[in-house]
Amino acid sequence: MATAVNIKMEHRNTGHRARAQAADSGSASRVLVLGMGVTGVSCAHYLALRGISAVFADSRQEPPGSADIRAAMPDAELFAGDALADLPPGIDHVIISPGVDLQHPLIRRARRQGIEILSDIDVFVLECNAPVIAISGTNGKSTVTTMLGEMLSAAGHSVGVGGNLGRPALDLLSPDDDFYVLELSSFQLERSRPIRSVAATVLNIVPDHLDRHCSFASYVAAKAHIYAQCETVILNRDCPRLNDLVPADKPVISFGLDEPAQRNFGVRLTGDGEFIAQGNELLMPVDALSVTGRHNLANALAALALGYAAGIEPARMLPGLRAFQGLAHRMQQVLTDDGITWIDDSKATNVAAAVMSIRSVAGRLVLIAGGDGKGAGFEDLARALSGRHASVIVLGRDADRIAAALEDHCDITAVNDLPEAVDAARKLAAPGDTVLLAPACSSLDMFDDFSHRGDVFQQAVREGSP
Ligand code: UMA
Ligand code: ADP
Repeated sequence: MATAVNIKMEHRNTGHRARAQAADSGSASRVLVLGMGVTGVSCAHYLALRGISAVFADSRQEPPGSADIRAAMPDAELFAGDALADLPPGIDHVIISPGVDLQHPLIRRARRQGIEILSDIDVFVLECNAPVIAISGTNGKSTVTTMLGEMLSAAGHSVGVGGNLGRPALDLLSPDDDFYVLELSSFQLERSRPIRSVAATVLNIVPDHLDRHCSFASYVAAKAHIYAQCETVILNRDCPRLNDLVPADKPVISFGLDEPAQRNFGVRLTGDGEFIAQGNELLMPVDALSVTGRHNLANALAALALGYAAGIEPARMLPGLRAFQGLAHRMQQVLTDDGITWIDDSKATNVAAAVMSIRSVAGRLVLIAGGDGKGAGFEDLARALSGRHASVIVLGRDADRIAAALEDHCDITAVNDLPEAVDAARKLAAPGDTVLLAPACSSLDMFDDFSHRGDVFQQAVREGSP
């Protein structure tokens, strides 16, 4: 006979605790999972393994994960569109995916009925038995998460790397891991209980996702949540806005592009050039990094600080840091043709990231920008382009708003799609120029996601070259 399994909530003085447990008695748990994307699928794997019965719902007519959920849990009930009007009977927990609106009527109803509401991150944290390193921020999360994962692996540790990065947290759970390195979005943080971590950072913070968070203050508050139960805060000295987020009682290790004091991380200029340093100790030359740009130097310092706070000697992390080549669609050089360099920074999904990319390109620039601006203004983009020799090609939902913000600073060409943008760039660019896809917008108005946008760009660039 199958064992009944319950998610049981235990109240401890550290806060709420829930854990899937084999129950001796009969009353089996029944879970409602909201969202049938990759998080929903990871919940199905998790619940199936523990024999917990579940109902899944998603407001999309054809939720992308439904086939995988059916395969993992053939007996589960699935509701797409508005098919699930009320809470199914017997539900004692709701697990909500990051894309689900917290004002969803079923969440409100569950709250009123006193039903436990959890995120997938809550379930992960309660199940995992290895130290968690938690990473958030507006830009650089995926780079730092992957970089640190590779640094710890190269140092001989078994590491689970995922979260908002793509591999959902629940899929990482393994008894063999020494560490988990988790990228956490503001959506995941705002719907999770305090996350126990050995080290946590908000890498930087500028307005983003203002369409989902009603104000910058609520976006900042969601990010600050990452520090509530961390052992050590990793603080960016170059982003003063972050100081207010740090709880007074937490130890802090900082990183920044200036000279570091004591055990903090930074950069020291010597007769032999710039070095990555901890306090007075020189760790490695900056130009030994495989990734380029000052933002990636900051990312490397953050990764070292996080690993150090988790108990790893910096020297052991350096081989992995040197070897790290960067991620696809982040300042990825596609090719150089006729003296024109084509760069794919499709992951520059907000203005601050695009500004960073523009600053790391020297010389004349043809910028391809546009998509869904998520409610942000484009004034900083105008400032970054002012005084530069730049042409801008705009597309997507917010093309007109970008054109209006930039028209006093550079010439603008409007196009309908990305292949057309590549054609226009080919006509505008001269030998020595860089064509940079740094959209400053999300891709969802025209593409599946940023990697789809980057792939379409790269294909158009390669097809047009001999
Ligand atoms: N949706 C509905 N109705 C529903 C449920 C979802 O319309 O009932 C929509 C959401 O509004 C969203 C989309 O479907 O636009 C996906 O939502 P989801 O919760 O099913 O998402 P998952 O597929 O589970 O992916 C999520 C993260 N997505 C979001 O936060 C929107 C993924 O981050 C993450 O990789 C994955 O969990 C694993 O942890 C993506 C992302 O864009 C890459 N994140 C944002 C970012 O990085 O800026 C925060
Ligand atoms: P995230 O996961 O936070 O979106 P990524 O590592 O994928 O971050 O990088 C996204 C984009 O942000 C990159 O393409 C680059 O333009 C920019 N970026 C990366 N690191 C930083 C940083 N430390 N500060 C500012 N911008 C950055």
